Amino acid sequence: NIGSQQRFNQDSLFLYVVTDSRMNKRWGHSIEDAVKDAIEGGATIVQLREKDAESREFLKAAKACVEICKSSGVPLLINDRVDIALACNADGVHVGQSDISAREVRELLGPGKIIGVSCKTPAQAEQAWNDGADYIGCGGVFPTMTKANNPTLGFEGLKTVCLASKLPVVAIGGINTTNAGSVMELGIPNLKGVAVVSALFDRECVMTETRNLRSILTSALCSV
Ligand code: TZP
Ligand code: MG
Repeated sequence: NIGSQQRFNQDSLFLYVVTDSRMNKRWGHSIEDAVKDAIEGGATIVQLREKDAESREFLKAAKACVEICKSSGVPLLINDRVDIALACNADGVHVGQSDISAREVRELLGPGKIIGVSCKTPAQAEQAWNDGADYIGCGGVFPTMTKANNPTLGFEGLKTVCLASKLPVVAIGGINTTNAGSVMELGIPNLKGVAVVSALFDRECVMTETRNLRSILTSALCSV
């Protein structure tokens, strides 16, 4: 059984999927099925982000997703909840600016795990590096209904944070099949991929949407 850091490299950020089971429910999908379909469609990393799940239900789904992800070699991260990550032996944790710091998460998880931090500014990116994070998420790039994001960064804000970051970056916020190509075509060296929620999970066919997005990203990368 290979470790979390073996499963994770900069290519892991290419098509980063973030769950929201409120969306899955609208389509009659369980988190597990949505995650399976996203991986089948080409997701390279999965983050479970369940903002209003009850802990016991969340842990149960997380344990099932850990098995699904391990068998496909895709890393699984947990948003915010270090306790859930420890209890299900996830590959890592993603934290925001008001959560406990990456440094503290590292102390709790140990050295082999993957830690990501949401950053909107160069100073936050610098802090994430100093705290020993593995990557940063940068956004919201575009307006989105999934999370209140005022103001959005746009391409200029995204570029500014990427240039300041010593860590690989994944862009997030309002990214979909229509605009993902233009994000990759920015050609920013440490911008390694896009993270998406509604473009894949607020859809009837998660697998097809993921496949489409993956092929758009691949074409955009080839054209840079
Ligand atoms: N962080 C910044 S924007 C965002 C998060 C979690 C939501 C992204 O969701 P969507 O549906 O891909 O716009
Ligand atoms: Mg958070």
